Amino acid sequence: MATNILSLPEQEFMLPGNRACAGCSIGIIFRHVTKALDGKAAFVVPASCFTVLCGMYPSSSVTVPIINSVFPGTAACASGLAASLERQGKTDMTVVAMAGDGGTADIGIQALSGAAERGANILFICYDNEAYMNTGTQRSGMTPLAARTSTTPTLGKIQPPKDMPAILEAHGIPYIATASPGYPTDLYDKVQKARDIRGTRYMHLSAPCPAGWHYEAKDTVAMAKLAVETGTFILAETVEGVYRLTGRSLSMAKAGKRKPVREFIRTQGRFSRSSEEALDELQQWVDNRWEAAVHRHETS
Ligand SMILES: Cc1ncc(C[n+]2csc(CCOP(=O)(O)OP(=O)(O)O)c2C)c(N)n1
Ligand code: SF4
Ligand SMILES: [Mg+2]
Repeated sequence: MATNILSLPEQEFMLPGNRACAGCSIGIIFRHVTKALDGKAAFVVPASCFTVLCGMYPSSSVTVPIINSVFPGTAACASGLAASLERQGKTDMTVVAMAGDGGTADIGIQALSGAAERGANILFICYDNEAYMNTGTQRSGMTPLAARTSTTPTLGKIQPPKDMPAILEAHGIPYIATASPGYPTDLYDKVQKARDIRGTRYMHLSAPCPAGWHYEAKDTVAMAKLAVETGTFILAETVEGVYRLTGRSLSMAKAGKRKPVREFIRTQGRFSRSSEEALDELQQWVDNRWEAAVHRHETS
């Protein structure tokens, strides 16, 4: 049965107070990932906003073990940790590699591809805040069309983002899911599902960022929901190659209803100077992806 907000465990693995910005979605993500794993997890984390949230030794804002890896080597480090724990018979621990979009889709992609090809027994989570936030909002391979960053300062980005779940699917891994902090119980259930599967599992999470997207800190959950309700971020699962829409995306597909993308980006400063043509192009890109996802769901 699907988890509801009242049946979530109360135990927290994140301590009060951390160094992330107010309103950062990574805290919501980390809390639900660790609750789903009942704290029986070891994390491997490259340089990113998430390392900042965790804190610097000897002080920490989390109560699970964290290894800080080199930026390109997250999945390799996690593979080694998983092999070591298995050798010691510690099979109740989930090894979670958790990286930002830069650390997943760009700088970390070769180690992730290698781990997926070997079938390393790890859960790789990309929290996608759509730029290199920790170093000042440079564009990444996941930055959306038309979004302004410190390295796309005038027109905004002119290329669409990579399709990371599709790239991982091409590796033939057993479990791929997308999830959002706007729908934390769906996120929680997917992490539990991933926990119980052996091999390389990949989750791609929407991670709204008030500092880099330029919206008010109080709006993070609303922003996460709008990303889904406009079809900009699609909730789905691919289990053993079978693709399904899930949660809110599934109910939207059934109802045939979707909000315009401009409702999602209206209050985000990163789009405030984008041209109407660029925003139309973004809407078209979202429409194409959404229609392809619905078609795939209906025919697979
Ligand atoms: C090999 C290497 N290149 C660059 C850096 C500098 N660096 C540290 S954090 C970071 C940005 C990380 O972006 P992302 O992975 O998207 O995580 P976010 O900061 O957005 O959470 C960069 C470029 C580094 N530490 N190591
Ligand atoms: S820059 Fe964005 S992702 Fe990084 S800590 Fe601040 S709100 Fe979170
Ligand atoms: Mg990022």
